[in-house]
Amino acid sequence: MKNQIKKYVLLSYLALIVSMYITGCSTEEVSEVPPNIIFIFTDDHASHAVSAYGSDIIQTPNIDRLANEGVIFHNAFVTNSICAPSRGVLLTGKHSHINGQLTNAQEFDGTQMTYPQVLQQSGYQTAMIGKWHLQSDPTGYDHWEILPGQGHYYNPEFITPEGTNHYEGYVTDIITDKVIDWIENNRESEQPFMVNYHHKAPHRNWKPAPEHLGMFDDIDIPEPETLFANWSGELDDGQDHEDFPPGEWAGRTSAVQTQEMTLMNHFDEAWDLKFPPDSVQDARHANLWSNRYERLTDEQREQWDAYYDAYYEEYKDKNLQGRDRLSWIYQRYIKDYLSTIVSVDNNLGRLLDYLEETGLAENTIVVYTSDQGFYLGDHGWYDKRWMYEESLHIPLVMRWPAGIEAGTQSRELVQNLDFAPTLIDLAGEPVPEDVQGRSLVPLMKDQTPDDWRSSIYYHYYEYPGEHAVPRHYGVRTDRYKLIHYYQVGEWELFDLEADRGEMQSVYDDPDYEEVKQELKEELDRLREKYNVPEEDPI
Ligand code: SGN
Ligand code: CA
Repeated sequence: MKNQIKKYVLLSYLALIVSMYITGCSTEEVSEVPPNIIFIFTDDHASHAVSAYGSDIIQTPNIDRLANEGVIFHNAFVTNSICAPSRGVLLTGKHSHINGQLTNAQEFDGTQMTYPQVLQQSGYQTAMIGKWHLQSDPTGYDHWEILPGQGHYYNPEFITPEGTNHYEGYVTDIITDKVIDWIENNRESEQPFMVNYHHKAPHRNWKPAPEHLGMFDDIDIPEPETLFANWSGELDDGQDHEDFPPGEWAGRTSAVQTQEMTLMNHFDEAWDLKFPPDSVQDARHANLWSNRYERLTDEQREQWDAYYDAYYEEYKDKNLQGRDRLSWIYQRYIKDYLSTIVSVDNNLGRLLDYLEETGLAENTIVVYTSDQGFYLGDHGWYDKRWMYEESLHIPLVMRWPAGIEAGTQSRELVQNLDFAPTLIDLAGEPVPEDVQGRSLVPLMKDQTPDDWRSSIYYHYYEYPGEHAVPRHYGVRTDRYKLIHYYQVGEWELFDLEADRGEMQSVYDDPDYEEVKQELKEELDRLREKYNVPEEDPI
């Protein structure tokens, strides 16, 4: 049956190509031939670490190249800012409560409709290479090679249907090699291809490639405005302060006090700062440290020792306290994080060059995005999960010379919910009716439908869980954001125009009464539209 469908699709393409040849075709008509699709998904790459989005802390020339030669979406968001749920949404185009992947702890039900299955049935060759993180085996792929769980930066293993293979080298390079190899082996075929090119980077614990260790050492990376916003601990006077400085703290949910994701208090010296064994203070650290170290070759280990030990010495010598200590930790954190992105961007450059050289570039759509955003010291944090901008927002750029005009920009509210329908639409297939997202194809062509959404729905479920972020749901419009922390019975309302950093909720401000009521109605409408159950399914 599948082969018959493939044959039919191939014959249709051939007929289309022949008819274009006879009638003399324009570039627009060429784009009617379903494009090859390379879907690049990084893990935790915040858009404020992409220069196309105006980042002042890193240059990402190859991601920018996609943006300049294609489309950049300025308002792209997730529905649930955590890894496996985001992947469930990508595959299905449905919210977490519908696709069943509410948290990282569950196993994905791969028997439900996913877009790779639709593409495979429509005649695409499909592959999934890199981080998968959904526990069940991938479905809808002709080829898959996935990292076990979170995977490893150095000398990683890949699981395949035939068994597990081990490789020496750096994961971002290896994933790219595999993607290019797979395309190369298939490019003579008449079927279009779709590959999920899914990186581990820049996920915690941010291990740079050996050649990038120290690449930011000579500069001070600018600190985010809100680095000290959730300040707790020792202030410059050397005294412990349990409270927060007034003004910086007022008007936020009580849950920000109990989260566990501050650079100040929750960053792990062994795991995150890569301090050496003699700094290890308890068994958990020792365990983390040895697990990590065992993977390195002797040469890699020497490079690591030379690099990180010097920082440990500096840390001890300086004996930093209070804000100075936090500033120091921030520099260590952000430099490792950014270094892993340099590798992602370089490898993207390698892939783009390959597409040019092989003539594949014209009718291949390359999508670059991430499973969620991330805190880069914003609010004093690392990690994600909250509905605040830094982790809600994702980078989203696409290049497709045959189908997207260079320099296109979209400011519409889009979500990862829209990926599956977009990719199905690109393949020329009808989008199943129960899909909750919408195709972005008209937006790519700068033709926004009149009834495009004016608000988005968000829902995070992983509590209790790592980093202690409570469950919450909310609505965001182009200007406002209303969040309900339903476990603790609290609300927040932010006016993003007046308070981009979301430091002061105006939920109780009488001036915002009308806005608040409108947003509550909108929230109810969205919960009904998306069939959100009253009680959480878990
Ligand atoms: C790991 C990290 C967490 C992170 C989760 C989820 N801890 O557990 O900091 O929030 O992954 O990330 S670590 O000690 O293992 O680094 S996700 O992107 O996979 O959802
Ligand atoms: Ca992630």
